[in-house]
Amino acid sequence: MANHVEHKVTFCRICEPLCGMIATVEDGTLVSLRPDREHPLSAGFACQKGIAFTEVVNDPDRVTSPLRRTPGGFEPVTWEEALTDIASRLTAVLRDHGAGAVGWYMGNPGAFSYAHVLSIMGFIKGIGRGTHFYTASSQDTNSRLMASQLLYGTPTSVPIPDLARTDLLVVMGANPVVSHGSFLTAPRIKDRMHDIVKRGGRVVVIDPRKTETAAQFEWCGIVPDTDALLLLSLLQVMFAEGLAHTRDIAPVVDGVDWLRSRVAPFTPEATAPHTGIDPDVVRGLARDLAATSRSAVYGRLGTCVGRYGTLTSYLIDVVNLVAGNLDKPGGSVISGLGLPAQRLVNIGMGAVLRRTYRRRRSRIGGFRAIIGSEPAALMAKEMTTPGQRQIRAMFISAGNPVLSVPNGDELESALDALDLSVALDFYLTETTSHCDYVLPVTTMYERDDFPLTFQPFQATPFRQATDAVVAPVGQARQEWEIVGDLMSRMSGESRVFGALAAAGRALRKIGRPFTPKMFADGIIRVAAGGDRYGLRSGGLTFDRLAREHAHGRVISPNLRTGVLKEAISYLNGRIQLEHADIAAEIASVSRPEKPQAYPLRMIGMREPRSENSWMHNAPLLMRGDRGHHGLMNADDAAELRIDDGGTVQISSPFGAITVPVTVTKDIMPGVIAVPHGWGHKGTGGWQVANKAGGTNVNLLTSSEPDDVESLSGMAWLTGVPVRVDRV
Ligand SMILES: Nc1nc2c(c(=O)[nH]1)N[C@H]1C(S)=C(S)[C@@H](COP(=O)(O)OP(=O)(O)OC[C@H]3O[C@@H](n4cnc5c(=O)[nH]c(N)nc54)[C@H](O)[C@@H]3O)O[C@H]1N2
Ligand SMILES: Nc1nc2c(c(=O)[nH]1)N[C@H]1C(S)=C(S)[C@@H](COP(=O)(O)OP(=O)(O)OC[C@H]3O[C@@H](n4cnc5c(=O)[nH]c(N)nc54)[C@H](O)[C@@H]3O)O[C@H]1N2
Ligand code: SF4
Ligand SMILES: [Mo]
Repeated sequence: MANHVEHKVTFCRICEPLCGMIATVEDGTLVSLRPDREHPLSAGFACQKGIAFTEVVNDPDRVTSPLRRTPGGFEPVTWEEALTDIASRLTAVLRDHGAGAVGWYMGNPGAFSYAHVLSIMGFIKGIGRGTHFYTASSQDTNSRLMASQLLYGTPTSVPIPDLARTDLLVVMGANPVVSHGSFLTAPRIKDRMHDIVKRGGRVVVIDPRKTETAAQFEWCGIVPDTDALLLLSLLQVMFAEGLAHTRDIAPVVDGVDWLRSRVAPFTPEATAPHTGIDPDVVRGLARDLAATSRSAVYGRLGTCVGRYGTLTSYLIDVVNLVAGNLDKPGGSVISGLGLPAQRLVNIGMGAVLRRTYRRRRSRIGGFRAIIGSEPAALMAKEMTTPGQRQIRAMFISAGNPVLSVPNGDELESALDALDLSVALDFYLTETTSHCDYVLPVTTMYERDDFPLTFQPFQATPFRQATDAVVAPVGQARQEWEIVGDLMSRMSGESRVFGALAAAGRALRKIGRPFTPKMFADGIIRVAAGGDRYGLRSGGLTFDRLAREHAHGRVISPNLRTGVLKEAISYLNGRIQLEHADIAAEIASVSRPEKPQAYPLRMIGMREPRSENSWMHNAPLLMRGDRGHHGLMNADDAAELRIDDGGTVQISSPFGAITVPVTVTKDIMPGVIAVPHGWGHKGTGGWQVANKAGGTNVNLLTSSEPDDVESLSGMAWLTGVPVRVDRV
């Protein structure tokens, strides 16, 4: 019998460009993925990870039935057995200890599924007040979000560089050639950056390492964790030399005089000894930024995960503002979704989120809740420290915090001591293998999708939706189905669960399924390009996008500018520069310390064939006996008598690891780069990854409250003081 072969148009959801893909499906099985040439933006580009994803979907190590942990290892159980037991144990925890005994950690891939995010929000709300909610964002974006909350009144207003029109792009702490862009959805981002140079512009990369991006453009080295000082100097120069666009920005901002007096001491000469950047270079950059009408400073992970992430992100926006480049074509832009009444939405949302921030504090360390989430660095201590709100039941979906969060060892043993731990994942990992249950989930190609999270960050406004391209493998289920099932089993325990269950029954009676898709569809319909529920003929809906515009649709060629007011949540509609918290951070950043025993600084490093911890089991990506290695400066290595390829011990005040290092000139002296997401171990689970092994760099980072960034609860992952010794 002839095989039935189909080529289905869809898109990749491993990282943020969301490249268009064609999935070849043979008799219901995914057999290959290739880049979609008809995608208007990715236009035939996909990276190695995207292509290799067939190996993830069909991975022989994949978990495809619910697993229960027993003293002798994991055993398969039915969904009914698993969910009945989980619901009854969770009910017991709730009755005995209350909602504060329950926690949920959602990892990075969760953000790529609207249904996953929405269902967890319902679950957390329903469990009740005091629940602990964590995401990968406290290792990634919360400082950026906090800066937005201070400046614009809402963490949801995040500016992005207008790549298509800028003439000067300053990239700080990002490596888009490898990461493909973050907080910035721009397929073929490398080409887009080369376009800037082709039209006579410049791309300047400020990074302690001459990265793959820096090597293709202009590199300016910087000492890790000193970006705030550089940015303060840029502002000092702009004010001192009369370059600041104070008159233009006066109508939209409060606190310019306050800012001017705060930055005054930070001359380029004063900060150069800390940043390692020549004062002339700083002056030149300040003049260029202020004089080029289309210029933008863009910061990402490297500027978010130091000790001053909120201050640094705040200063990036303030530099863009003072240089006259915020909300301007080719500048840094908060374009929004083009919702009707966008300003009212932001006023409402900002007010709620600011209130949560003021009121809710973590039990350990007293950190305030940014976008409703607590610092994941403190998750283990929340599990092990006795008292009210001690976590006893933990859910982990799409995350591998044992490798991704500071001090993985502490978390591993904390997980083992819980009353209940449940993972929603398709691999047995360093984290999920410590859980009582592992519930098998679908991969992205086994679910419909619309990338809700990333809509505001698109360099070209664009919409794409997809149906599932294959049926769930084995007994896999989508996260929202699992969460929905649990909620309905527990509808007697929570008014929210009860109400959701009742709404579901009512909708089913009139023949409409009650799913998160209703919500995603609603956003598509009311946002720019949408059908506004029939008011705009030919407008988009979820199904129309997925079926009639399968390759996706560009909504407009350019980002919206001149719309800053919409993005501001403060009632007076103005950016607020003056904050006591920022003043305190500026005071603290001007007193840098250098622990003598740890003379070097450790930074992170992303690799083209890794995605955090979770793609090391795809043989295509592990070709050539790939392993874990750090990168250190050749002069430092010579001084310590370390050879290229030699193994070193890296120690920080918080732990020690051993890892082989490659020696290079392409990194600042005094800096060592070590990729995260390695340190695979264990008996069952992902065999290819386990064989590659490596070591967990987050054994060198700190889970002490004193080392968590005070405003946003960010983990401290870059600029960590270390010493390096030859082994
Ligand atoms: N191939 C691949 N792509 C990925 C991922 C992956 O693991 N692999 N992960 C995805 C995820 S989850 C994210 S969040 C994004 C991240 O996207 P990016 O932020 O673009 O990626 P990183 O490689 O983390 O870039 C951070 C850069 O900051 C530099 N840096 C470190 N410390 C400092 C500092 O103090 N100051 C300055 N100026 N620079 C510093 C580092 O050298 C590095 O080049 O990438 C996504 N894409
Ligand atoms: N030292 C250091 N630490 C870091 C970083 C760093 O640069 N340096 N980067 C930080 C950043 S930016 C991030 S985002 C975090 C990432 O941290 P995490 O999100 O905690 O970890 P990942 O390695 O992304 O693991 C993702 C897990 O989700 C599973 N998964 C994949 N797709 C799906 C899905 O569709 N559904 C479900 N349910 N599961 C799925 C995978 O099998 C894997 O187990 O790491 C952070 N930690
Ligand atoms: S760049 Fe990211 S979205 Fe594009 S194919 Fe690679 S992994 Fe997928
Ligand atoms: Mo991330």
